[in-house]
Amino acid sequence: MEHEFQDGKEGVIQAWYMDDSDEDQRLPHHREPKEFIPLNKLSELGVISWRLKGGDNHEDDENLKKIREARGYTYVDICEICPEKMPNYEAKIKSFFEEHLHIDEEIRYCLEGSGYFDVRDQDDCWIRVAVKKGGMIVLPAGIYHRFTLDTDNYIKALRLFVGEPVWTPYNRPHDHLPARKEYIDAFVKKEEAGNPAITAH
Ligand code: KMT
Ligand code: NI
Repeated sequence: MEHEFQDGKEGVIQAWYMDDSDEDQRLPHHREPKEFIPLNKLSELGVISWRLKGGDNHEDDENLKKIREARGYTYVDICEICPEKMPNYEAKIKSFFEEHLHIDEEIRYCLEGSGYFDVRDQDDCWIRVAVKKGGMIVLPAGIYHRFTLDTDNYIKALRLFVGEPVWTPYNRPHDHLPARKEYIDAFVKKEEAGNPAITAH
């Protein structure tokens, strides 16, 4: 399933290393010069993604249906973020951008608008994943991440879940959680194997 619906994905999902300036979180925060990251590197972090159509007809989308069936995404709802439509907008925006993890996957499908999902790489550097209409992304359980709108200030996204949704964010640090340990074992430790400076304690 990870290898399906990849055509033209670069048009709706891009990733790059972030600078460390304190400017507005909604700006792109490219490094100088820009350091783009190929999307297959994201899969090494457990982040998977697809390109679908976006827009309003997700109920009739056979490709979305295939993904949901293959991955067990039984639950969906819509999350629309703009000041007019979201209760407690400012507080929510702030909490989305606090670095956190979940004990389940975070699955989002951008129907309209755009936003940035920032994830930590194996060396704890921020990668900014820009997702536009049609981009669908899965952040694995246990990855530290955050979300912000970009300067267009609007996203309408489908939120999916396996079973009854639990959206609880665990703000960093929450390294003792089993989901975090499992994430490290699956996606971070590999990089350290064979590096005696790190593994010989
Ligand atoms: C989250 O969990 O960060 C969000 O739901 C952000 C909005 S989804 C586009
Ligand atoms: Ni989250």
